[in-house]
Amino acid sequence: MTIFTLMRFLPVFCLLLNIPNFSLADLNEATPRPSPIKEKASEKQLLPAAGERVFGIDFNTNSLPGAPTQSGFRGISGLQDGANGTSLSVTVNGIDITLSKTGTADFNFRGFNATTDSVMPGGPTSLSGVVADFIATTDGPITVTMKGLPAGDYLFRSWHLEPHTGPGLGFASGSSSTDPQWLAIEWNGTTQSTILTTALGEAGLDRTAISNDDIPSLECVLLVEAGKPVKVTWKGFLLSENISYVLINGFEICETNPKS
Ligand SMILES: [Ca+2]
Repeated sequence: MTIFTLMRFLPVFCLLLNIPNFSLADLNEATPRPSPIKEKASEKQLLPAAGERVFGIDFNTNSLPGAPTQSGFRGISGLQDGANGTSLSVTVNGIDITLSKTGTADFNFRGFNATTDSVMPGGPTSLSGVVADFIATTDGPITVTMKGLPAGDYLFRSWHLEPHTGPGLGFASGSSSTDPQWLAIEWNGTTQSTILTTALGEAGLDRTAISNDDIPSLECVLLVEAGKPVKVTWKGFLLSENISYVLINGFEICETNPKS
């Protein structure tokens, strides 16, 4: 078995053995991660610096009062528990972006302006508009397909914070009330990064003033070939259940620095 085959099937082995999953950074370091905070830090050490943003997507609930769209991002809006379909498309800066899911349930949108026990976080974060709301599913992965990116290396980053302030974790917990759920991103058939999701409430961060480091994020480098679409898939899983919740506040594609 090659190291690449091992890396591809490692999450499945971990699930079968009921042990925590490992990231690429953990594999490289050959040490288990003691906490998602350390894991996140170690992953960032392997990534290039972000250069200019090619585009950013901010998922919004469209309930009143109006949804906050992060400055410099394109908003994609939908209804809480509404008929949002299973495919959403937008074109930004000449890049065709399509969100799709294999589960039959419609996309769901949640956030502070549609739920009385959710808030828009404040404090020293530059991402309040992004993490105020999110797109979600309860029945499986979400895939984004991007067409039109010029060939090169890009930094992909997505954010996963539930703005819920109630006693549970909301979508950050799957079907449990308080156990945080793992999220992973896959590209090119391989798990690139994993993270534990959390919420603003007591079972999570337990505060509404946050910094960017408080926001669970997934990052990886995408190697884009000319004329070929790029697909990234978010998968959620709990170690003890065969269920997949996914919540995504937004994501961005940045050039790497130096640009390749
Ligand atoms: Ca937003």
